[in-house]
Amino acid sequence: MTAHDPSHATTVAALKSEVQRRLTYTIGKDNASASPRDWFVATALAARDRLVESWLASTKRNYVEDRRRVYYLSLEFLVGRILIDTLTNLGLTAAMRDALAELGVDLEKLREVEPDAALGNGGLGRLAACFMDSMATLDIAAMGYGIRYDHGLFRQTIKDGWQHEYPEDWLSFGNAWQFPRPEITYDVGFGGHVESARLADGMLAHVWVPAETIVAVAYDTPVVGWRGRHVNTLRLWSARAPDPLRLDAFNQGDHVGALTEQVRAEAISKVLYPSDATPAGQELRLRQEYFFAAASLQDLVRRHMKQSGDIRKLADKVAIQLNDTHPAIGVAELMRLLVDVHGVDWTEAWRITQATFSYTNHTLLPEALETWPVWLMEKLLPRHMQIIYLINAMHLDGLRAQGVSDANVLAAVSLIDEHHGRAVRMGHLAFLGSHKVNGVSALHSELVKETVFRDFHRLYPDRIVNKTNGVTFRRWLLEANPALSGLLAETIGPAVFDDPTKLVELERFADDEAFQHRFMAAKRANKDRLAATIFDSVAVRVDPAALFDVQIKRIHEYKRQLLNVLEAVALYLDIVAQPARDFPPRVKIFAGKAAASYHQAKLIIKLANDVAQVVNADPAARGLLKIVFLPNYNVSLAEKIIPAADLSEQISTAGMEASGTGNMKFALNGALTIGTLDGANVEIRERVGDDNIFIFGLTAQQVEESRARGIDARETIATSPRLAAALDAIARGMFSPDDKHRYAQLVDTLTYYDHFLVTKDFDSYCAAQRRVDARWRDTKAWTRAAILNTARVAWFSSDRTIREYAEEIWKVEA
Ligand code: B1H
Repeated sequence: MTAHDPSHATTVAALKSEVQRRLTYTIGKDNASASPRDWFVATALAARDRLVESWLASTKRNYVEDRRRVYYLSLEFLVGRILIDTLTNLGLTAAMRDALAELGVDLEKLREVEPDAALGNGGLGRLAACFMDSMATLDIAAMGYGIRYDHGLFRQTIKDGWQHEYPEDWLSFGNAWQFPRPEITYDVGFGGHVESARLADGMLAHVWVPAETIVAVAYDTPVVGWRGRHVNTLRLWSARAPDPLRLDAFNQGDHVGALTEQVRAEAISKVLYPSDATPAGQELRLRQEYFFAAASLQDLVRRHMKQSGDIRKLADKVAIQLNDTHPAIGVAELMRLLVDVHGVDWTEAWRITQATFSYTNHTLLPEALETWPVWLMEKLLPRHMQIIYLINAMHLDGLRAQGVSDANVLAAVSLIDEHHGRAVRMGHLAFLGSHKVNGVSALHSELVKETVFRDFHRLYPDRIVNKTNGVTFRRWLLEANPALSGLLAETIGPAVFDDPTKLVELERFADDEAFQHRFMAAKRANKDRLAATIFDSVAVRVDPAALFDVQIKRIHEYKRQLLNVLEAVALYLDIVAQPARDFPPRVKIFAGKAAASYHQAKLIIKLANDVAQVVNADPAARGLLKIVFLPNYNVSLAEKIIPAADLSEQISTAGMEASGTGNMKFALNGALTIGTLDGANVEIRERVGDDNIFIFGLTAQQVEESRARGIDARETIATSPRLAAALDAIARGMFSPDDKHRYAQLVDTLTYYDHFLVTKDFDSYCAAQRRVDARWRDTKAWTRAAILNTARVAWFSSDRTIREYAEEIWKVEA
């Protein structure tokens, strides 16, 4: 639609009056006194109004056609901002921009007013959001279930280089996108005891009598697919106490005591656990997990019963995806509902459960495999503990009947870990309760078979499959990078946004000088914008002509931000030592949050900031290297950084990053990857080609062998003078003159116990960086490789991923 299109003019006029109406009648303000936030809410509501009819129609069609439904259970949905996403999917961005302009309002400014819905930590949560987008786009009757945290992931500030955490408050001005459903509530029990009675047929019936009840209240957010054709629902649960207060206590003057039960109940949906890749292991977390799994199962069973009336047909009509083990207690809960509440016999209930559930594993880190102490389960969920014991007994008996007698194998596949004070292994429960288990990249899925589920894989060789992650191109290309999107639409046609496989048509232009020029001009515009953002955020001036070298992700030792910082130090020392040599100017950009309790990760943030301060201020660095750490990394900051990146750092210790999804977003936006053969990097290399990616370092296999030989790094350091010099500079306090010993222990750990093999990969990483430099100097060659990255990564669309889930796991049509 163009600005001169008569239908455009009609849409603009209509939107203008819709926004105006919302401002007047919902916000209750006139134009003169409306703040940008008021305009944002009015605009969001007007946009929302535009999708409600399609939403109701989708919901109705799912019901009338009795479609098979997919339920995506996830403790995290890292959605980010919604306004531009909604407008883009509805094809209304240009019209809304013009409508607002007529009202004297700038859409770009409103975009910045919206708080991020940050109900997730990192990749796992963002994946869930990309999947919601793709399921709506592919017209799958899907619903996401999660928790409506009052406070999403903490807000990060950097003071004197240290991370500080503050509560995030996305709901403080309301939430324009959500529809509260106070009438949709479920009771969720905790504690108490189990009563058993013998039935007439001699069977035992069990009834759980919880000691405590929490009410789950639904809040719905519509999720609109591409071109607004299908709209699904994200249903998030908020916890509430059954009674608003204890009146007896209040009347006796105990005004605080009157509210304690409410506070305890509502704590469940108060805050997102800020750990990434390591579970919190606290009672409140287990309460969160059961709370949302139980509410979601009651809701979907109720819907199923209303529709079909036959609980035995559940698996014919319903597929439930467990996003990691966080909702795995749902396996025991569904068994309880089937057996205790609906009277289905055990064997049949187990068949239904397995046919309904499937489970995605997102990490191999041993510390990340969730277990819950048996005593805690018995206290909080006594009936579920009984059910888990029974599942386990049948599982182990079945194996013995098949001739498995090795006690070690039986202990290894038991649901109960007997070694660490008796704990329930949630991964095993999820595996057994599912008909399919998947990893998130080809390499990761193979490692799942060889490591965490090695014994299970032998016993159930068809269960583990691979579903390589993907990202939604609507958000990560079309919305985040209008400059490149516009160029793509002009060059290969706008249909590329309906069918990303058309991106390959770009290959023809990879050597076309005019196109190269425009491709780089788009990148440059994005870099100019990011340079301004950097200045506003950390007051560092960077040259947009320099190579923008970016590592943005959670701070974690296995992701090896430390390797990047060490290389920066070595480069800095080289620049200073060789004043006559011309190094290509680089800006190293870091961003990411560390879990509040993860001291080593927080120290790495401090180191990056300390090094940045010294390097940026040193005239001897000649401006050839600048380092910035941007605070409060989140989805909307990623949307600004990724389109402006030249180089994407994906440098985890091989075998440790399950997939990565940032890697896909960067390549799509024409950044070249420097990376290890880890996670989805392997598949990115296969697609973009060896010449268009910089691979270095040990393979997963070599990492294993290396660790087996020992991880004392003294020998390695002795053979690498640049590494030794960089470590020495850090250890001696070159970057911490105020506290010379700040990094002594960090350097010591690297030297004597380098678990993540930072030192082993250092030289090969530096060599890869020099290959990057050489390519960067050859602008044509660099641009060609950048174009080929964009052209060849269509496969990493989450639409492709979801099609695979739909076909192989959920058995629904996409
Ligand atoms: C991933 C997590 C995770 N893997 C525990 N595991 C959490 C584990 O709060 N917790 O307890 C939270 C998150 N997240 C990531 O998933 C992987 O590290 C990435 O490699 C992967 O791309 C992403 C999506 O599959």
